[in-house]
Amino acid sequence: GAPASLARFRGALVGAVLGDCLGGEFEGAEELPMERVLQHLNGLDQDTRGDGILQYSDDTAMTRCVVQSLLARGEFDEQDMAHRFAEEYRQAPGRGYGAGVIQVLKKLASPRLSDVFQPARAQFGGRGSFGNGGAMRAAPFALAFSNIEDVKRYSKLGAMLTHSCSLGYNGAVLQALAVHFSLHGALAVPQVFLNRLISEMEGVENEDRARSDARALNEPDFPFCARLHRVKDLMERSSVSIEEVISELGNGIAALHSVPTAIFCVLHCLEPRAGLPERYGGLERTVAYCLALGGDTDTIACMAGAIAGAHYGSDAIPQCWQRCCEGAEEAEAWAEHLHQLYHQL
Ligand code: 8NA
Ligand code: MG
Ligand code: MG
Repeated sequence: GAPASLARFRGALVGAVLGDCLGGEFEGAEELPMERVLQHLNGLDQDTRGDGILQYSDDTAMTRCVVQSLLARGEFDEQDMAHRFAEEYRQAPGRGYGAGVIQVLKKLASPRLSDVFQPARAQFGGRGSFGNGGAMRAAPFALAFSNIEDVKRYSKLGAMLTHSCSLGYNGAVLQALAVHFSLHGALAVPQVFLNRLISEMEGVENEDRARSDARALNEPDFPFCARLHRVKDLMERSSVSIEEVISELGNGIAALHSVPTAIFCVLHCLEPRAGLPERYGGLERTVAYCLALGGDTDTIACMAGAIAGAHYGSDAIPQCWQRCCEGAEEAEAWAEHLHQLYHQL
């Protein structure tokens, strides 16, 4: 594939932050007309204050912890990462965390805790969380590790600090893999990109835990692969409505109902689409489209923003969007450090 340039690293991290900040406006919304989304986004062009008016949420707060831990330790260190999650939550608890994960973050703050994966295992009567909180912060693993086996291993472990259900942590693996392939130019041929994701996920989901979790939740075996096949089917249709995307793929807080959705949004917006301004580039189309789905807009746009940003690179990011989003400027600096680490590991 194409070389993993610095512009792609910047695009991935800044894209994630923008998706989170811009999507926050509509989190939980139902039946959102595209006009309202475009009004919101066009309003940013007019803003000249540039004082970070749109705040980031848990998605970016936890992504920052992942980045800072990987950079500080130069490797994956579960103790250090867990400590940073707990400390971030203690300092800024109002960033919109999921109702369940708060319990984990409080337990991770205890100095007596020896197994940092234990609090996540105790969630939801021992079943663990299937939320998308592991996936929303998975992009940095693809930006720190060049080897695909490392990307899979560490994105899984990083997610398991809060999400012990396989439908939670495998969503994080899928998101990290999508950023990994996008970074290497694989989105140039969408079908090849999807086939690679499916073939990797067939290996990832081929474990007893994934089978028993899927059955307990009335999902088919290989649930993420099944959803990726649905993405393929939707791509082959001549036209797809927002309603169809929501009913086939979902727009909710479960990783299974949001990571494949984010991937679809990126693929669907590779080309100009009716209803989206002609002046929009692919990254802008992707973010606008994610927001128009409603539901967990900040997280779906954050994940799609990382994948799309890794494809289009930072030059595709509108300055006025970047100026309006808290943490976007800083994300560029982390991207440079991760780019260095990536070429070492
Ligand atoms: P989480 O681990 O608390 O999971 C999120 C929610 O999913 C839980 O609070 C439960 O309601 C449900 N859930 C997860 N696993 C199970 C299970 N095994 N059994 C029953 N219910 C379960 O939090 P997270 O870190 O995964 O966060 C996910 C999302 O919540 C993110 O999008 C984040 O931004 C946040 N959030 C979403 C909204 C929204 O309206 N979409 C609002 C506020 C916060
Ligand atoms: Mg959020
Ligand atoms: Mg969210």
